[in-house]
Amino acid sequence: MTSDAQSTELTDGFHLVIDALKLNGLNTIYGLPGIPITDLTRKAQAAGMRMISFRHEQNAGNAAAIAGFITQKPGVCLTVSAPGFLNGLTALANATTNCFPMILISGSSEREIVDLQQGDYEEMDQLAIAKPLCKAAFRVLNAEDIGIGVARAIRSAVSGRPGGVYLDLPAKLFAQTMDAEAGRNSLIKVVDAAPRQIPAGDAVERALALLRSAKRPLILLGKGAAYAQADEAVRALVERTGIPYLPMSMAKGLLPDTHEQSAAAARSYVLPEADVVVLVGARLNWLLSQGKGKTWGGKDHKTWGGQKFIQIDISPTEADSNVRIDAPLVGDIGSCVSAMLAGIGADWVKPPADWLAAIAERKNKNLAKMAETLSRDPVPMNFHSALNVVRDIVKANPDAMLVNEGANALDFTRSIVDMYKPRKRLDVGTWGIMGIGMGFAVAAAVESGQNVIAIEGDSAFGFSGMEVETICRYDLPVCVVVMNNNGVYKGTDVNPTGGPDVAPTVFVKGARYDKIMEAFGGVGVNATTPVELRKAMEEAISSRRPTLINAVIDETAGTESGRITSLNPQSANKK
Ligand code: ADP
Ligand code: TPW
Ligand code: MG
Repeated sequence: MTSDAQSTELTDGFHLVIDALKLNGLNTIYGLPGIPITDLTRKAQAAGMRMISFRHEQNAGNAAAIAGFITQKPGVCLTVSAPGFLNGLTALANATTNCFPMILISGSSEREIVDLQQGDYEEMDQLAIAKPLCKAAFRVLNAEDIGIGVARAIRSAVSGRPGGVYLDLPAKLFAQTMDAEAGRNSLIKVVDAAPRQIPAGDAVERALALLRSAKRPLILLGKGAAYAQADEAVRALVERTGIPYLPMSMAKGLLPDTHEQSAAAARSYVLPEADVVVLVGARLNWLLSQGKGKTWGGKDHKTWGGQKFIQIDISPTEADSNVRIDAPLVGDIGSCVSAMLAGIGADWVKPPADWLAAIAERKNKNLAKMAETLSRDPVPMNFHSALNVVRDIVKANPDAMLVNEGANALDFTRSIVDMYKPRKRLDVGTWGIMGIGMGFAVAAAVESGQNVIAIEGDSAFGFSGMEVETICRYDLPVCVVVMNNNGVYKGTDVNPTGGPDVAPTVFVKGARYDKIMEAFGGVGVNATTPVELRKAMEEAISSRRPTLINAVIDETAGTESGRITSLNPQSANKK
């Protein structure tokens, strides 16, 4: 019941936005100030929120996105209008593509001027532009609707398949006042924002029947499984069925990569050979060759390999997007995997011994080959000898968060550096996007409080490198290792004309990225040998000081596009 007497206390749009976020446990904002949200950033900090200011909105947006992945709560990014909004939009679209929950809040200019296209300061119809690039988009025009706007944004971001949400807040909204008590009453604390979704019993039976029939079963864990935080259930599914598994990149560590059932080192054997594949929060997109073609034993690049699929996913429309899914299991991973476990009794028959033995044989051979490569100490240092150090450091510090981007710097790190715990590996994701590095690193440090190790290609680092100032400003325990091979993929291309411009993939030779960190008071190290790299990384981890190590890598070491050379169209014309 509201009292008849109006309180004389007033609140305004600024405070209602902050109160609505806080009421829902959203206590950190990643953003960049300016008209019309400068005061919002100040008042958020004054209200006890963590306001992390960046040097470019894309990095703030990437930080918010990965905060969403780590915490299952939407990460909040705050930007100014038009250009700031557009800078944040790439991250919002990327979050949506990756199924990470985030909310991009952007201030916008005056509606009546924008809509008549009369040329306002930073005029842009931001809502219309955001809509096709995110999961949902809302605009709030009146202060009394802020609570609802924030609640809808939260629900949209985290329920069902998570994704990015845009919330448009026009400048006029912030200074609008209303009665404080009415304001408080207008806010909504969202109840059960991401409800469990229980799979249907017959769908579970269908999946189990198919799995029981398998002679060469395989489990594929995707980043949806990592996101779901159903770690014990996923582990139980793997261990109680005895089925070999492959982790997708960001699912590494869901079970330790050293687990005896990991088939990662025999990937190219198990994909074509498996007869029944259980997809757990993984899409059959390009990263899995669309579930068909030679990777899967098909006779050409478009042919189905004959596998039957069980697909566990929260999105009811994911199944059949690339190949037939014989047993779709729609629901949240925790509920689906638990339901399967309930049907997997003590009498479950483990996979045939010859399947497991064939995998073990390939795996051991490949691991031995890898161990031999890693034991070499070439001069100059190459990706393998440098990453052998990173591998040891991560093994000794399994709680550290690992951020990773680049081409060769990405692919080699993924295959060489074992992960031991869930949600520790954060990388370029579904789009293979460059530029996530420092944004992810900042949020990983802020959200987890753990040491962060960022393994960066020298090109990749450039996309967000200015945020080393942010890392120093907030004194975050981030150790950036720039794998410096003088360019994109490698540093050896030449300009075929012999002209003065270098080739498009080549950077300044012998650049000293470590100096960038020193400029802001962090620790910079130039490492030319594994011994120097190891010492610098150990010091970074134990001191927790912002550190950037320029790891000098043989400029001939990389390959074009890393592991995805086949996706790169090349001209047949030699000129
Ligand atoms: P990867 O790149 O690791 O293969 P994808 O991003 O392609 O993973 O797939 C993740 C999948 O996980 C998406 O299809 C998404 O709908 C699904 N997903 C996300 N969260 C959940 C959840 N809590 N329960 C079930 N499925 C989920
Ligand atoms: C937003 C295209 C893919 S990988 C890469 C680029 C530019 C850089 C590779 O060089 P790097 O790694 O980082 O030095 P290495 O170890 O192989 O030398 N723009 C965006 N995203 C992508 N993916 C690209 C361009 C690309
Ligand atoms: Mg490079």
